[in-house]
Amino acid sequence: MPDRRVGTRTVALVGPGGAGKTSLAEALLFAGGAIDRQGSVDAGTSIGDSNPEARARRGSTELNLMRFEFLGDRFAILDCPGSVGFAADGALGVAAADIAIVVVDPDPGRALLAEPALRQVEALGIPHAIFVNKIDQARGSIRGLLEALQPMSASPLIARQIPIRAKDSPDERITGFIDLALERAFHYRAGKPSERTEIPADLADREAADRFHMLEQLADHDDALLEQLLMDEKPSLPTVLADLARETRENLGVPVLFGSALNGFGVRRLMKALRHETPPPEDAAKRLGAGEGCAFVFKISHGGAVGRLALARVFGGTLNEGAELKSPEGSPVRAGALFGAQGDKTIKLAKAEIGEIIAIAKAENVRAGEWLSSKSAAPTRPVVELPPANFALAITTRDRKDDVRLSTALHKLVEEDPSLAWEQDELLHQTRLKGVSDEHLNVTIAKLKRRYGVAVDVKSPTIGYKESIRKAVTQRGRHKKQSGGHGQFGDVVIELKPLARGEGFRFDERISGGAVPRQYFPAVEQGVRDAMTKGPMGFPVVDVAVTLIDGSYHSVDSSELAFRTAGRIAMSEALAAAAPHLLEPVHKATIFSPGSATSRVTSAVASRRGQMLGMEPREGWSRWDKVEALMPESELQGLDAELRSVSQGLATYRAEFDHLSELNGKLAEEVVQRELEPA
Ligand SMILES: Nc1nc2c(ncn2[C@@H]2O[C@H](COP(=O)(O)OP(=O)(O)OP(=O)(O)O)[C@@H](O)[C@H]2O)c(=O)[nH]1
Ligand SMILES: [Mg+2]
Repeated sequence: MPDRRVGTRTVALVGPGGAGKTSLAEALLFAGGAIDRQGSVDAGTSIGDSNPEARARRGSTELNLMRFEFLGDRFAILDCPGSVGFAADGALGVAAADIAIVVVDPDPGRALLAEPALRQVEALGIPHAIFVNKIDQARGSIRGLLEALQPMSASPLIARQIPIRAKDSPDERITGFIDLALERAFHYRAGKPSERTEIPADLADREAADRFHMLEQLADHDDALLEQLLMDEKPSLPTVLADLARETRENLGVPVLFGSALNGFGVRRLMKALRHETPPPEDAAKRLGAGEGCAFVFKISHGGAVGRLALARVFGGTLNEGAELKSPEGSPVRAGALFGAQGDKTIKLAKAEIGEIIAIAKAENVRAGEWLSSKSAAPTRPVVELPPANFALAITTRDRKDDVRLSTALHKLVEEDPSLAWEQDELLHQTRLKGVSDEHLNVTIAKLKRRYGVAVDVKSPTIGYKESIRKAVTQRGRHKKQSGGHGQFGDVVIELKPLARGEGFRFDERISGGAVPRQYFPAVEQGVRDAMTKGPMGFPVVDVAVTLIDGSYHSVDSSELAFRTAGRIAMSEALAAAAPHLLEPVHKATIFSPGSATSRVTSAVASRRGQMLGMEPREGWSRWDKVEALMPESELQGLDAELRSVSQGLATYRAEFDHLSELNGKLAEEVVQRELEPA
């Protein structure tokens, strides 16, 4: 191999929540000598998860960025939050990584938790390996786990190690491993490199058979190796290692390693694999279509002392402090000071080479997911799918004086978090916060308080109930007031009729003989609309037609205001007399669920007045279903949490408004009562 300096390579740690990604990052930093003692997530001493929200929930709420060196090779770690609610924060960073390690639990029953991560890295074309963590707790067989995982992986899984188990313990604890490429046995030692030992005699046959299986897998993409195997020749170690590296780099196979982050078992073995098998940054640049002088911004951060930072990975050439770059719209961006990051600490850099992950200060007009480029046109990849933001909360500042602070803070939080959105509902004086899950929004609200000192009251957002009518009604409305000089006089007769669903509102007139002067028509319409903002049940009125058919006026006392008032009086009374009824918004929901949870998902749908539209296997996923149903908006509240609780946290849904549907009986009465009662 030519002696070529490889730039800093990026390893993304992905996989289900609680699998041990942050712990593994800590173990890698410790084994690489970046820290003197290994911290722990449980004790709140890890380098990652340093923000108070992550510490409190003992799980990542944000992407953790770290770096370590191993035998002269430099690595950056992107430790991604595993829970669906926070996964968006890692998604863009993963897209720019050189390799992903899918961290999984050893229990085959929990194997399906790995599927979202596998789909994510496969969709992005990122070379990846699987690390089976918590091997200190493993009870089932590794072989069984691989069988459970294989259907979820597009490429064959390649077992690189086999376990050595304690003979004297009843639970057959795993105490070491045989490396099938090196044909060597290792005994785990807590917090230290494993000790090399003899291959136990009773495992010799298993070792030979499993190694042969591994070589056969490699031979699928290496004709020379296939020939050697057919001739019963023993391939050389460099051939085996080179093939293993190529399998990973070219996404032909997925190596599987195991160990324990907490105990440091198998961590150096993993580091060696990373060293040999992680492609150089140039491969990722090619995958993303990045040319000279490009940097991919994968996160915006407002947290630290330096203000707004754009976290970016450099592709193609060297990036210097103060460099002139362009944003996607072509506007100039001057790279301010460059920083390297380690947990929550930053180091100042004068320049950054290809592969380096940097924080760029003052790159004001660039957003997460965008490219900065000096010469070439910006690439159009990656295309990253973010989790749907269909959980909403209505928030109001506790202190009205904080309103401006609230919008400034939300602006920053939304920049940092691509799965967060907010909108102002002027009519209801509400700020509606939209995110992925209740947990996601609770953490966002905690950040609002901690970082920006804005305390808010939270409630479920108002459901978009409407009302309409069943009967046609003709109604007079008269407004007359005599107070000193000028009086007020307006008098109208309107005809109110129901319209078909979705037709909205129509206003016209059939006035003859100037009973109501033309110039007052708009005022009458305005009065009618005033009455419609809150119908007799307390909700906006839709799907009605109003015709102004008669009235009278006074040459001195009539005015626009008087006719507006008359219109409102007529309409209010007409609505009350027209057999009003409630309409509730119904959404079309698409739920993705692991097959094992689908029946529980459909009963959750049924118990929430859902109407099933269909169910089919989820395209491109191994054992997942797609369930479609019509569901009342009010019943979507808490659906997210219920879906997660019946599916080990995996099921997700998207919903969008479909139609308004009549709601009668007891349910309607309850809604109206809630609305009319003072809060
Ligand atoms: N027994 C055992 N426990 C472990 C091991 N690695 C991690 N854990 C524990 O597993 C739990 C979750 O670990 P984390 O590192 O926070 O998991 P994570 O994958 O980062 O989780 P998220 O950030 O929520 O996605 C913690 O209680 C760890 O102490 C291990 O090797 N063995
Ligand atoms: Mg974590």
